[in-house]
Amino acid sequence: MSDSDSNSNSNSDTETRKIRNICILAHVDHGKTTLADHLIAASGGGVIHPKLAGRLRFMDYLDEEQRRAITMKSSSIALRYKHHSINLIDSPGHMDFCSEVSTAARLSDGALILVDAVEGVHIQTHAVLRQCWIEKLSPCLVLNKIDRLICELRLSPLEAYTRLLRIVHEVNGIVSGYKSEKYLSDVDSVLAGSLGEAVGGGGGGDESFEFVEDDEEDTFQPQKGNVAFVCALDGWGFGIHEFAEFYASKLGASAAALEKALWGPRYFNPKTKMITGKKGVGGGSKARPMFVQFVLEPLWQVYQVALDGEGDKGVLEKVIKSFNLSVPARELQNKDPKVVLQSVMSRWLPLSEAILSMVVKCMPDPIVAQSFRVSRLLPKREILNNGVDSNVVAEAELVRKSVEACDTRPEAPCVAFVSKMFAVPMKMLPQRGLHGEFINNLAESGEGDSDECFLAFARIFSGVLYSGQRVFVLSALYDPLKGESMQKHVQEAELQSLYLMMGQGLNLVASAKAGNVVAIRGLGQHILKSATLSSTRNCWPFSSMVFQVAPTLRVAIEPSDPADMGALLKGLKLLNRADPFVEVSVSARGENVLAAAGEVHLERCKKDLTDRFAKVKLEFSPPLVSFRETIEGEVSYMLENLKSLTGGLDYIEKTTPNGRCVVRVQVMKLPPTLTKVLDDSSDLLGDIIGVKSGQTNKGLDTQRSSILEDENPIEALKKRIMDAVEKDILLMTETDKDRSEKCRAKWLKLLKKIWALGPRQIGPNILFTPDFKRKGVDSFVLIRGSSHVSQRLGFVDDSIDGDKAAETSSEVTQALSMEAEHLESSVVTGFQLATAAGPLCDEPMWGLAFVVEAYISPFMGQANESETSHQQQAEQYGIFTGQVITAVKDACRAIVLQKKSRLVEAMYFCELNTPPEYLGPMYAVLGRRRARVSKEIMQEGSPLFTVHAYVPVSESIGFADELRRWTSGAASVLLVLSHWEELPQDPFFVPKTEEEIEEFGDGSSVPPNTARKLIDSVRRRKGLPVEEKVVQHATKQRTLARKV
Ligand SMILES: Nc1nc2c(ncn2[C@@H]2O[C@H](COP(=O)(O)OP(=O)(O)OP(=O)(O)O)[C@@H](O)[C@H]2O)c(=O)[nH]1
Ligand SMILES: [Mg+2]
Repeated sequence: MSDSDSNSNSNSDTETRKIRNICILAHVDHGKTTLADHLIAASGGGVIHPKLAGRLRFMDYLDEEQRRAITMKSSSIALRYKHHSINLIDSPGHMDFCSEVSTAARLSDGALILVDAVEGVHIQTHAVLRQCWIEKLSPCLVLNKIDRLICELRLSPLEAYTRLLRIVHEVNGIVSGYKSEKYLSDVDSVLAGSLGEAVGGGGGGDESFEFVEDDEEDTFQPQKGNVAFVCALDGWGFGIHEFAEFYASKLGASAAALEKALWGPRYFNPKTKMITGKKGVGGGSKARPMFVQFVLEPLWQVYQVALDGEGDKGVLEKVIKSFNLSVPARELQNKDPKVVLQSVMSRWLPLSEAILSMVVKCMPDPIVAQSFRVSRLLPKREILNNGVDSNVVAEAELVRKSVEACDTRPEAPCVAFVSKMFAVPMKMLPQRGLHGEFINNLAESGEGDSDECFLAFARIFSGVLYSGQRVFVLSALYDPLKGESMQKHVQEAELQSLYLMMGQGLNLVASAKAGNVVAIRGLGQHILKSATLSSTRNCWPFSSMVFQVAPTLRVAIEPSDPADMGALLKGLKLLNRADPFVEVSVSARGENVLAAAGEVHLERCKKDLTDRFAKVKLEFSPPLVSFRETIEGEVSYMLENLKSLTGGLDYIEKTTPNGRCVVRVQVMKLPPTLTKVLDDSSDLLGDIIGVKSGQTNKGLDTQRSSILEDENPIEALKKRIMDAVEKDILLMTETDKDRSEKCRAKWLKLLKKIWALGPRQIGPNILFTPDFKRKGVDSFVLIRGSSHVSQRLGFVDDSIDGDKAAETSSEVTQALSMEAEHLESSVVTGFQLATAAGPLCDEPMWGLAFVVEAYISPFMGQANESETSHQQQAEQYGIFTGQVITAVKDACRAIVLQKKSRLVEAMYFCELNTPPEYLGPMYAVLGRRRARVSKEIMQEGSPLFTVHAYVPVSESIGFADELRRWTSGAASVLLVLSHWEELPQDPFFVPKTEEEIEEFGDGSSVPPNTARKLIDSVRRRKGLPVEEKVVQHATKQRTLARKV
């Protein structure tokens, strides 16, 4: 890769044309690492002996990966194949590590999508196809584990063909869904029940596909050469191409014609030696497609002979002879039939040859790839402002052009993207320099005495990087047009060394050109998770990567010995940098909280933290599960709710201690659809309303934004809100036109009155401004608020607010009105505090709307007297705002409690796979965990059942382990965070009413229900008072526990 002499442009172009950057993506356990092993054994320069390929799992070099036999991070290796250099990135399939898929996809141009031929398309297959689509990668499909169709399922070749056909169709269906932007989210599409039904799910028989012609639009077509059929374990694989060439001479047809005919409903008529449709062959049902006859049947024969000893023993020899294979006699005489089979098959249809030739043929080189990926990587910016420096714009455009062209000249602007930082132990770094000299791998300044060194996983998109170079490190928020104010988003750094990655091994290189993937040392201090590197300041940062899930599983950590606090903090800092997906924060109560994507991820983080980064003994809390609080209410009551909100009497009143302010609060439940819209758009709402979401320790560019970014986000959000409301109106009024009209009018009025959202100003709870038609008593003045959020969202024009200063009478009321205006922020703060911590267990509220009417009266008694009273007033003013805040907060919490508060819990969507004999135990486990099963499907032609269910997050701890234990490891489960769901139980059900308490005593003989148990556990964790059984007179304590 050193570029000492290749200065001529064309020379370097041909070099670049021989590069392929690819990644392997698939659902967990579909065989990615096994496949990578074979590719490395064949082309990795001898780092794996071919005999070990498939068993070594070279890319899983972490201890934890080997122990659990799953991949946990993406890592890269440079391969050489027929003068091509191929950078291969193996990625994890487990949902917990899906952020690593994003980082792998960003650096690659092509993706091998693996699908297990027995298990078929799974939830993570959807996810990786989507990732591939978002990042504009060119995909190839690899159908793995073909051997299982023969040996495990014992399918006939025809059945196997049907199955393969179906998988190809299904995958194509998913991709075409993305193409037409039908599916906004893969998970949504699964939730909507399209999994397994994407293509012809109903039919199933081999005939049902006979009529489905391969559509020209289909992404994956074996005829086009972008589908391979492989068995990674035994090291063989093929595309249609391999067989077409072989049969061309035998059948006397051209290889090209055969290539077209070897997939799909094409039949060979031995009499006429013609390729025909089904009708043309005759022979009734016996006829089989050419793929079955010429490809699968020979394979099946070889397997059957080798493994079962059935059939013609001469088959193996025949294969060896006709394909001219040189299999050593020693291997053929091996007693173990598997070894014989493997040595024949891997010579007949070598796996690496099939895959790598497909990669070289079907995947683009960096020059081609970057020209169409640039629109995703560096989207064109609309420059609206005329006052910008045109030189900067011109240079930024030049940089973009260089990226588009993958300019490899040394004088081209140098641009690279770092998709993640990873830690390697210092001793793993090469000890010798480029010329064989010993190098001193001392920690870079600021790394301290750490034994870990941070490397950047990067791809060069333009120009040449060399060690010692100075570059600008741009964060995702950088804007070259904003000059000075952007200082904090740009830093200068020196690249210490560049390495070519060989899995765990690192090869030092002096320089690397555009189109290559490298590891860079020297950026540890400058980059937290990801960044753009550039030789000029005048460059836009690359667009952020899209992550599929957010880290949700949180635990609190403290050192066993308090003296080790420093070590823990340092360890957390290192871990936060080493793992792109960890979130480290300090909770409101001062605990150090670690958030991971799931249990497996959390386990690894704990281990890394204890053994590598902090190196002290640590205590981990049980997972901190989040809840929400809401009130009871059905959608159909919404109209009544609306009524009560706009003038009902169903309120709670509180007065401030000094008696000057009376607060009346009403509450209603928002329609679930609206709540969801508000909840989902919190990032956008933050932008619109003008607040930062406050989670500063989120990686700078880990915003989980949708790819389909709308032209005008405000309009889009407004429309989503309207749609949500409309949906609710339809739901409740159905056919009654009059009612729905009335209802709509009411909603429109309400939407004009949004004062604030909460908690943190962006949550799914609304504060409406009060109606000021009802004048307060006597001299009381209403704190009106302003429909601030409605204005920002475009539900009202700014001008409408005009009639505010209309009625001013006496001097006193004028002064009061002024004061009332000042107190507006106190009301909002009270609302924010209340929605941040509900009455049940101090968890945030969810989907509620409040109307707060706060009236203030003049300072009693001395309204128009001497100076001192004014002073007193002023003195009290500071305290008074506090009183209002507390009154509003308490009233909001009290009304929620009064209106039958309910607990809301987070739900996982889970996909389970199990053989039928373990269905029973699996359901038992599900039952114990309060799961709700939504669907059970028998996978066509496979012995597996797929079950979809929802499991509360609070019940998911240890779920996978328990399931494994009860089903002897046969069942597997994947969890994805799905939605919030209200627990219908009344946490205070025991006993029902006050009268009942009197009648039945304290009710302590009735066990608390689930909601109550959950609330108590949260309260206990937070140190809030909990009503325990030990207490004799629980009724007295109950009022305390409710925290009114
Ligand atoms: N029968 C059979 N088993 C295979 C084949 N390929 C892989 N396996 C097995 O499938 C299991 C998973 O293989 P891996 O290569 O670790 O799968 P992976 O996709 O890398 O898994 P993650 O990285 O954890 O997502 C291993 O036990 C392999 O031996 C195959 O072609 N046939
Ligand atoms: Mg793997």
